[in-house]
Amino acid sequence: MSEELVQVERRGAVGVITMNRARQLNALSEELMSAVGDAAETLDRDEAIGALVLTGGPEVFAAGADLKQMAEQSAVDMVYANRIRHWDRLRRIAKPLIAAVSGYALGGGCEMAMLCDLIVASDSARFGQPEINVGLMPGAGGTARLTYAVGKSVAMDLVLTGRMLDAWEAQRRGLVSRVVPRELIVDEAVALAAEIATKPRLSARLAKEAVTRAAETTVAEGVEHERKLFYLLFASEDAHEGMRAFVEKRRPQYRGR
Ligand code: CO8
Repeated sequence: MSEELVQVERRGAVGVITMNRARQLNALSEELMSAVGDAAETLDRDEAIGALVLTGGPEVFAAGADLKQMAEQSAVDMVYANRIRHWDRLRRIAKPLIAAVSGYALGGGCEMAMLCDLIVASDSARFGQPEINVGLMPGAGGTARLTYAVGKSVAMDLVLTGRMLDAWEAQRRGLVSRVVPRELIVDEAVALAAEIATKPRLSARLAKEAVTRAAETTVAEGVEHERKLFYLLFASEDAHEGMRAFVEKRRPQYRGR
């Protein structure tokens, strides 16, 4: 089941996870989310991989949690099903994780993209939290992460009306870091991930952890946490190698230690 729902590809030091349920607009069923989580965790453990890309390819990222699976669920069913754990698995990935979004990224799909470390969008990307139109509201971190990304007023606008942001507005608002042509969405995201994968691995891992903490807590807590991780890097061989190589005017040789 897992192999059919996601494709996993290793392009050099980049692991690419492609959701493969396009006929249902990659609606995030229990099975699809489980397969994405399995793939992400496998790549996270793979020493040959330095960064990950999560995509649905050029057509669609994901049109949200699978409404067909949830339509008849009670609150008690939802508690026991604990579908939210799948989104939490992505949150715990330690390596840099890039969302390559083309087409719809709605509801749980938008929340999935926002859980990634940064979003590269194609010019056909559409972001939104349209749950209100089906009597719901965001449930996988959307109200908090969207508000952090675009500010309260725009987040309210999107969450209360269900309207979508196109790629350019999403970039202007800070939700998206880069916009690329639709047909290049995966290649551009992989190129960016490949660049990140060349960086010293511990720096990337701890810098990701620090930015994530800063995004989810107060400035004071973010700064405090950053300081500890900064000092921790002085215990790494790569930090000394990087600084010495700079002083000695040579290329650094990083070992991920
Ligand atoms: N769930 C299930 N099936 C879906 C979903 C979805 N979210 N979105 C699309 N599909 C299916 C359609 O039912 C259709 O299937 P079929 O051919 O079998 O009828 C197929 O995909 C194609 O969709 P459309 O025919 O509707 O395509 P259109 O191009 O006409 O419309 C839209 C595209 C506008 C994206 C439309 O499909 C749509 O509005 N989809 C629903 C979007 C939505 O409401 N998303 C939010 C869902 S709720 C959610 O995500 C909560 C997240 C909280 C997670 C917490 C975990 C528990």
